[in-house]
Amino acid sequence: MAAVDYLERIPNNVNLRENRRLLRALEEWQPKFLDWWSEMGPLGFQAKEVYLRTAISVDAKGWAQFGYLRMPEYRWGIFLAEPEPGRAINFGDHQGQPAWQEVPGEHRGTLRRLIVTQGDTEPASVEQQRHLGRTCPSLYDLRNLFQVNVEEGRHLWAMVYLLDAYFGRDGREESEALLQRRSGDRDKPRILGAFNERTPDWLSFYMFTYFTDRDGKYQLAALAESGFDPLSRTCRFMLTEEAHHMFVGETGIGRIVQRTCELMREHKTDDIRQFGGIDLRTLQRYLNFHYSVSLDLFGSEISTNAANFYTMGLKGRFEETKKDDDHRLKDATYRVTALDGERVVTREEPALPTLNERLRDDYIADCARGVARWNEIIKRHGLGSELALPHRGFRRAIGSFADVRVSPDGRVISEAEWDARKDEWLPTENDKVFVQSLMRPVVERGKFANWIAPPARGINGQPIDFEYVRLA
Ligand code: BYC
Ligand code: FE
Ligand code: FE
Repeated sequence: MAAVDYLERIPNNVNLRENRRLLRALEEWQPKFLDWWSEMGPLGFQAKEVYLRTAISVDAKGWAQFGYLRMPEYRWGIFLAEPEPGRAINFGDHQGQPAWQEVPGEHRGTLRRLIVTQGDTEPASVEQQRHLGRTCPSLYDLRNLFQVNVEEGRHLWAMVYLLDAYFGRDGREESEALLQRRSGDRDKPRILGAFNERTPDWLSFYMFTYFTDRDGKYQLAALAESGFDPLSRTCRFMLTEEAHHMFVGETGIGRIVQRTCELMREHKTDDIRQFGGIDLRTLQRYLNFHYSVSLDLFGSEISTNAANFYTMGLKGRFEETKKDDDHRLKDATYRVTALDGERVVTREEPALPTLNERLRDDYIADCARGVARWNEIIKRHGLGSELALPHRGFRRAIGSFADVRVSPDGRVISEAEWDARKDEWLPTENDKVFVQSLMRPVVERGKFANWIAPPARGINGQPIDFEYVRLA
């Protein structure tokens, strides 16, 4: 391969030019990343020009640039939010000490594991979405898929930067391992459950970007409070991009709901499958699945890991510095939802081990806001039914609810009742086959698949019928 100017190719605000050792590590890693991208990234379309946003600085006003490029030529860069002069560790045992600019030796292993866990999700999601391009509902949506994909790739770079710059040899080994695990692989799976599930259709994609990318928002926000300053600054900038991923999810589901309502009104029936729409019950079942899988990503309600992350100053609460308490929480308590035999109860627990649950509470409240907006769409059409979040104990695989069966309305139920009713609550084979049958590509400018309404507006002020991907 001809000499590549990596300084040119890796836009950054971390002074890569001055840091030869890091530059060399990244130069070695980059071709492996590109191999991974071609093997596991979006299938097809790699030679097509896509109208993409690229991060070019951390300036709030002009951080991104839009233009056509081929995905393998995307300039995956490294950006940290501007340093806050005099920033301190704001919680835990080290509270009040200056934020760490280097890895604190005593917390090295724990910190590395947190960064690896975060990093692992980013390529995993690209792998999960690999096949979606060929069934896109429009060029607009196709472009949004690829935007999310290249940015998740950049989020991997963001974590690899931390590993390579601050963790020496083990860091470089972890960077390689991040390219070796595979979503859903029996022998080398991704670390967290949700990232080994399949994303086989666009309904799943929008649910994923609504619910699972939103876990990303809350985890990144908690890591943005970290006393390890480079992690904090990296995560703060990642959150800027994350907003678009959740926008894709929220508006994607909103547009499906819109189209569903139009078809229900037009044909005066709930049963709109025959007219090529996705009925609200099917939407609800997909929602139930993706929400419950994403709730698991917060870990157990009671977790000594979570307590340690906090006490060590590595991972804070959502909006830690806006909270008005002692930021140590040794004597505080927090109310968690738990099981008392067969009953769901709430109980007061020592605060530190409940930090996963507290973050999950913040997440649940945020999820509910989008569901309320979808229900507004249904209401505007004068229709009675509503979408709802199932109970937090529904279909959980992690935490205290993992051992029981809980109905969407929050009752602990028998295995027999679960078996009898699970097809009302979770996507069935029939649902999956039906949704798959709708996945026919629509690639004409300004045209949209029948099961989804067009968006309210285009990307970056462009019209809806803009040529977001040049297929010719
Ligand atoms: N699946 O003490 P516990 C994103 C393990 S998404 C499988 O409760 P802890 C994105 C756990 O590792 C954000 N295993 O867990 C979104 C532990 O194992 P060990 C990703 C799980 O440590 C869309 C054991 O069970 N970022 O960015 O308190 C597209 C005991 O559990 C799961 C992060 O997650 C699971 N769901 O909490 C692209 C932030 N849950 O220690 C990107 C970094 C738990 O016994 N990670 N386990 O071997 C963390 O903060 C924590 O690791 C977790 C788990 C909150 C995930
Ligand atoms: Fe991400
Ligand atoms: Fe994301």
